Amino acid sequence: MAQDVLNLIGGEHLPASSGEWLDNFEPATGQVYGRIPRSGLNDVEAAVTAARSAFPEWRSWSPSNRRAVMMRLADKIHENAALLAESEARDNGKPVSLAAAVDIPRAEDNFRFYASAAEQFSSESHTMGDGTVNYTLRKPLGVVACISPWNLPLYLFTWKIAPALASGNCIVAKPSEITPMTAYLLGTWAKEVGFPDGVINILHGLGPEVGQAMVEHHHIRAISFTGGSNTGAAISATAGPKFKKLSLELGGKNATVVFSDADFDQAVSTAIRAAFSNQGQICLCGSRILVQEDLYERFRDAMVAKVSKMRIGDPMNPETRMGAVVSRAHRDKVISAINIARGEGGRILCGGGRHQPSEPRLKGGYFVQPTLIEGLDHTCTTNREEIFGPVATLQPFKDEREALGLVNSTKYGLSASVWTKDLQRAHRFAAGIDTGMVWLNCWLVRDLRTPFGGTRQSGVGREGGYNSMRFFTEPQNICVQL
Ligand code: TXE
Repeated sequence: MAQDVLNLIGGEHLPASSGEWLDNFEPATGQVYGRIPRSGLNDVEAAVTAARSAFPEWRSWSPSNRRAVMMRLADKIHENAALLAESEARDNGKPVSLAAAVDIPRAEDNFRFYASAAEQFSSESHTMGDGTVNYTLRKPLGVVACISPWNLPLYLFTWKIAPALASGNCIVAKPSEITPMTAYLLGTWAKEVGFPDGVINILHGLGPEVGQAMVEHHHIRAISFTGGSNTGAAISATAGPKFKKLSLELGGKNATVVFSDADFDQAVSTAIRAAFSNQGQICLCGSRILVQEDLYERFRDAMVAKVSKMRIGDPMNPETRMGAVVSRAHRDKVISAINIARGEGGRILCGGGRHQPSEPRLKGGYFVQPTLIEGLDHTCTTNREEIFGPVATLQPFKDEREALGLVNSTKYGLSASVWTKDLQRAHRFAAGIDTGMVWLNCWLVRDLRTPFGGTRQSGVGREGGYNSMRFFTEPQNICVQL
């Protein structure tokens, strides 16, 4: 059954003004299962107009009223968790078990967390000796754009729109054209829970068309973007000269570093989870596994034994732990990266190609075998460029110095996961890493209050906690002499 999605503009669900549509594919089958509006300039104009006319009312709402309506949307996510998890699995190819355990609960948490932040966010005052007082207002910006990617569709969509709304902005948001479904569903509940029309506007369509028009629009004051580094660079080039606020969460080529004193079993299982969760399509995935040389062979063999047994299957089956990658183009990109690794002299330890499930339903699906590669140094393309699929490399290192050099050898600086029982070394090593986030003896443990983001080509700015509230507000200092 075809499932079309529609734009949300000024409280109305609408097709693109051009009347054009794009196909939406189910990655597990390779079949079209619905259509999305191919929006453009006119749709952006209509959404911005709706957002601008809603802004005076929305900014005047008390923090507790904003909190209440956001909590009601979180309740809706909770009540519809099973529908959302199934929709995410169908749209993205990820296992429904993962969507149900991670993506959808986190989307609900994002809304609850920032609903509370609406009430708890505060600004500062500074008194001077002579009785002069400075107080700083934190004003919402007006209309802001939130542009999110396909890997964690509702999770990252809500991570952006919730703080934007909590701080009093009206939004024009665009989910990835590859995974539009859950953002669409969320929008269908906005009016019912009490958002005034025009506060939440959601547009669907292609990045270079509708996304670009959003970034260019004169009345859009800030852009919060998560996606590839090249897209981030294109958005910066457009938004920079227009002096828009920008928050960019981009790619990563993260290292998992295992010293020989690490807890072996935990390090093996977490390194596997870090490399292959969500088919390796998380910006925080550890795609370079660095192991101290005296442990290297044992660690490698243990990983290969477990990864070779990973079962790939139908994302809609609750037992499946590894599903399809997101699109045909992305599958081809991942397979080509594996072939580049071969060409560079990499030894494929397991996987190394497409996977063909036996079920007829999955015949045209985009499945890739979980792949481990060794024998490549840090200068080769495989260890420098983000692959963003179920592919990881293993490299031995001699000592702390060499490991640190390897960790910091890429243009990215998002995250790292370090495994050792030596506390002093752990802290010393973590401080030397040039990434925005480091996990010691764990991976992807998240406290939503902490700064989230990367250095260098992994992005600009930090999200999370008050970082996002500050991003979506403009400080204005008022100095009064009493
Ligand atoms: O993402 P894009 P793609 C990486 C990963 C992947 C590569 C490309 O390596 O292979 O990026 O993926 C919108 N103006 N990551 O092409 O293009 C687009 O519509 C405004 C890492 O799918 O970056 C979508 O909504 N918007 C990553 C969003 O940007 C534009 C997650 C992301 O798409 C635009 C995803 C434009 N000119 C991919 N062009 C992570 N860091 O988590 C595109 N968009």
